Amino acid sequence: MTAEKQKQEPWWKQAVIYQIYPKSFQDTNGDGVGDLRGIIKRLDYLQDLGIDAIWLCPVYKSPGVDNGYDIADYEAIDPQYGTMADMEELISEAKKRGIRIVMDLVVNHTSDQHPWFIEARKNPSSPEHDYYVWADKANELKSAFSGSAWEYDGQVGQYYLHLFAKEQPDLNWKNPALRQKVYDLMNFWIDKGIGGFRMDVIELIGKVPEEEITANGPKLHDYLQEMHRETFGDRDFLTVGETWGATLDNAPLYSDPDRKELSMVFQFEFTELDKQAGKEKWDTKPLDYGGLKNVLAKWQKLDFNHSWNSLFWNNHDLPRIVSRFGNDQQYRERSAKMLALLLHGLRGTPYIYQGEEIGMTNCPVSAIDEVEDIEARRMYQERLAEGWKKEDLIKAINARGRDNARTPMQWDASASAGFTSGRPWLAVNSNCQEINVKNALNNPDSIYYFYKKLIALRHQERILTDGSFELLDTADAVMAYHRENAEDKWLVVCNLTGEEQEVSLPDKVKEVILANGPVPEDLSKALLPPYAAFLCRVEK
Ligand code: TEU
Ligand code: CA
Repeated sequence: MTAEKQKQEPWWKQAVIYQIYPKSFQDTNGDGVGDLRGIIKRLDYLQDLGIDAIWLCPVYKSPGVDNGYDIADYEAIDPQYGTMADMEELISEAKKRGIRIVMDLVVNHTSDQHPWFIEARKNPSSPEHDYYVWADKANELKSAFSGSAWEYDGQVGQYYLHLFAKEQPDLNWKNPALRQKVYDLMNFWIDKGIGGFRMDVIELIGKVPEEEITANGPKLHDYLQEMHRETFGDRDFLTVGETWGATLDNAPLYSDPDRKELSMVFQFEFTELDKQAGKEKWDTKPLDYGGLKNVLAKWQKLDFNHSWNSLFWNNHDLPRIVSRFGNDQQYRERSAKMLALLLHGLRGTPYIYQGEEIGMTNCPVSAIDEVEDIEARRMYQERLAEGWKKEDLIKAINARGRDNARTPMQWDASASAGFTSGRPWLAVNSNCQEINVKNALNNPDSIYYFYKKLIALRHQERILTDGSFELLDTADAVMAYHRENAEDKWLVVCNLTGEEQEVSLPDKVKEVILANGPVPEDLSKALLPPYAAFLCRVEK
């Protein structure tokens, strides 16, 4: 790559992003809810880890039906998180440490308490009425949180659309005045000096509800191009779209720089691999290792000069990866490191979800009253009415529920894990005695330092950003791949399972860069211990 080209490369291609779920990160005033001052307090920790940006889940004013994904005022901070002054301080304190703040942009829907919706309901001839989606009859569209996506409003005498909870009415992107309102609120935040937006369910904004089209509607990309022009287009800005329906064919439509839309999207294909085909996320099956390799390798086939990829295992909606694809008991440390290397060795921009860097695990409950998440609670009620057994539903929630990711961050072994001096809004995982940041920092061999090393490598070694990818031929239980550029060749080998695996690879190791245990001397005939993982420089 020429020096000129390299200079023009956007910062996020060599960056690692850290996701914060503010409600569960750090409380500072003892109300049991994390807050902005808590994030400020922990910036030094994040700087030490080495991350480049924070994706901050919503902190806007919200009734909290879906923990902030139901926004009542886009230009105000919810009092439970602090003030606008706290937010400005967070942006500037982060900046001092070389960390950018990526805000969550939730503009497929608002809260039903947003003044637009209140007016829309009260006054059907108001401009705000058309900011939402109304129909005289409900069709078959379903809400992601169970039941119909239509709710009848007696005052208006019409149904309104809600693809999520009924307290989250969908915005009508066909209305140009509404679109302008959204661009205005985006510019409000851009002017405050944020570094990007993570765009919630952005693939839904082009919906055509009357034809039951939700994701990937015909106008979707027109809207995104318009948004780019009207807002962040000329900024040094990261934009990542949440797109459950992304495919290798449509991902470049969002992320080709020439199309002027987004930097990259999140695609969720790996989440299908331990789910029964055609069923819901609650209907699980064991992970298919061959499928996992195929999905990871397939997304490396993007044309990276004309699109970009994000890399993640976790977020606030997904169960903890070490519990899901690894082993959160006997092999917790090793499998967490294996999964970290497997992902961070790939091409794309890696995202780390809070607690992943210390190997936090799922947090089982024994009854529905311990569950906060609206998605799980609605599913439970719906399936109970259909005759499912309580035990089976709790089992499904323990495997896949969103609260698994949302338990408080485990900072130390004190009461409430150092998260709060009060009563946490969601119970702390009882394993915080062992799994916590303090222990991790004191142990040079911890998962934390493994992540820290991976982040440093991403910054130092262009091969991770630019190098080609080649999947090597192994048994399904092992994933091995090369990364290669003009100067260098790297090999990643991961045993995906809790059993020993044989491999035979052609490479000669020059240098071990990172490993979660001993690296076999002779790769032509090697036995890999459970969850073994290593990264080596090999002969070209
Ligand atoms: O999630 C999008 C979404 O489709 C979720 O319903 C997802 O399918 C589910 O959580 C997986 O279990 C985004 C946000 O990330 C999520 O937290 C919000 O609840 C949702 O949008 C509505 O804003
Ligand atoms: Ca608080």
